[in-house]
Amino acid sequence: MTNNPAVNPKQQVAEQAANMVENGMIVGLGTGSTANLFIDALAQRSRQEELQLRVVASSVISHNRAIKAGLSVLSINQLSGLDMYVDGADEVSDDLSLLKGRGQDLVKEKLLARHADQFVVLVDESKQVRQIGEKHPIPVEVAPDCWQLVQAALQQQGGQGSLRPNAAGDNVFYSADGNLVLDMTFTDITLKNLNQLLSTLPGVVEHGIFYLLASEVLIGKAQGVIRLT
Ligand code: ABF
Repeated sequence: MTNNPAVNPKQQVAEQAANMVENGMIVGLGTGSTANLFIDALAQRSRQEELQLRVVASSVISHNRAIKAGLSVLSINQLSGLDMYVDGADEVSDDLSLLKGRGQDLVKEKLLARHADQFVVLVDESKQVRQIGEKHPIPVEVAPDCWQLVQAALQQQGGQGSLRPNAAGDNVFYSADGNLVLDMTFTDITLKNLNQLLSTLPGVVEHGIFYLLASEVLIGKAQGVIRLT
């Protein structure tokens, strides 16, 4: 099913990930177009095979999609752990590091990714990069009151960037958790050190570097699915 070149590469990886889910699992649902394909494929498999599954979503939109698809949905505050988290990404490097956060649900995405026993990432080959940060700035989600303090601290480390504007361009963007986002670029700092800096700087609520968090990455290509582990 997953190596049929006629099927959209993102659909292929979504179906392959849905086939990895075992009966009885608690599965975290990511957010975005690829995560949507996974939710639909998982719901279809669950119906066909009468699986006993519970899911938990990283966003309201994925929560509602899962309910509509007939999945049994938990809230995050009911969890003390989860078996698997499946989500898309904006950039993937060969060492399985990711860039995420161009959506509005970064906090819950990283929460579920970090606490899942297995974090499976679904991308097509357009997301592959040699180095994280190559195509997009690093999202740095900040508590609203201290964005200028955080921006100044990051500028001292060579960072450049500004607050993400809202879609209309007439105000600032707010995340699902009510925070602001600085989209920042950096040079002359390793990903490991940047991850350390952003993970420890007071005022930073979350950031888009998922450093060595993924268990595996499924890359959809015209000729089939490549699995990075
Ligand atoms: C969310 O979905 C974000 O963290 C990430 O930026 C985006 C990827 O979306 P898509 O699968 O639509 O490319 O997980």
